[in-house]
Amino acid sequence: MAKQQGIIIKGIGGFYYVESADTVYECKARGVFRKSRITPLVGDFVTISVNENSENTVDEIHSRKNFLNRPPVSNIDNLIIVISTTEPKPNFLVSDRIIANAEYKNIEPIIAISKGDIFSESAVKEVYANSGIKVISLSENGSIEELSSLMKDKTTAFTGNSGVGKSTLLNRLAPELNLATAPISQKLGRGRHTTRQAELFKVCGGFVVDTPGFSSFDFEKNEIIPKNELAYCFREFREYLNGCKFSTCSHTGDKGCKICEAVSDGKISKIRHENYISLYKAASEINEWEIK
Ligand SMILES: Nc1nc2c(ncn2[C@@H]2O[C@H](COP(=O)(O)OP(=O)(O)OP(=O)(O)O)[C@@H](O)[C@H]2O)c(=O)[nH]1
Ligand SMILES: [Mg+2]
Ligand SMILES: [Zn+2]
Repeated sequence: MAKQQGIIIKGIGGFYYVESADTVYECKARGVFRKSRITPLVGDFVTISVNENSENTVDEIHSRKNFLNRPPVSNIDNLIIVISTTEPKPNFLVSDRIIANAEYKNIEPIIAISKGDIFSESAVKEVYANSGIKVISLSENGSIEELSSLMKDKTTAFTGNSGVGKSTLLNRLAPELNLATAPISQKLGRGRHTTRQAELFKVCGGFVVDTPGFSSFDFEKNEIIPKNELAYCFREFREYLNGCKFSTCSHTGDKGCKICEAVSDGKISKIRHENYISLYKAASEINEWEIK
């Protein structure tokens, strides 16, 4: 039996695939993780035991820099949120929830707009123009090179609705991956979950994780950001936060709120602010102790 260090690149049906010194080992997680309710995640740095005659095991998960429940990945630097102009249409409440969660976990959110060749990108661009978040139009020249340079030496995960074109984009960034992609269903107007599980690849001088898209994105209690920390997760709000009349301002319509004023003045997107209010309300309906 030999102990080795590696990184989890994929998990399927209770098996974890761990890359260590250019070899991929199929491993089972030790029972201790199940007992302590820790699920190994793609992106985890782990110690494994490689056994000649029996199963290899994941023995230890090294401490995580951060992790996400959806997509289930760890140790992420960048989260690329792919938003398609159409088929599927953008859902800004969903994208703002994902972005806020990334900010909360110290992950850099980046927006990539797909399908600009078939429908106008202006609605998406408008929402994020003053957000302080990098927005990359995939239909523009140089976009692939720009994205690729942001991924160098980093771990980047891709997320977005099923069918937005995450795998298509990854194939453009790294054609050797040759990931499966599929047209969205004409009848349902949504993707078919072509990508089935999160998988980590070494490309663009870093690691990338392709993930299955979602078709609905329900609130999970452990994904709710405490309401008093939420405003910081909308980065364009930060410069106004100390200016509100009341230090207890919820920024949802309170008297003398500088954020509401910035929305009226067109300095902050109305849609972003409405989504902030929705997330704030959801966080208000939950007890602090329920938030992990
Ligand atoms: N016209 C156009 N089609 C695109 C673009 N990006 C992706 N598509 C198409 O959209 C469909 C879905 O793309 P995928 O890459 O499979 O989408 P995905 O986000 O990986 O989907 P899941 O794996 O199900 O989460 C495919 O038919 C792609 O060819 C784009 O920028 N323009
Ligand atoms: Mg895919
Ligand atoms: Zn305020």
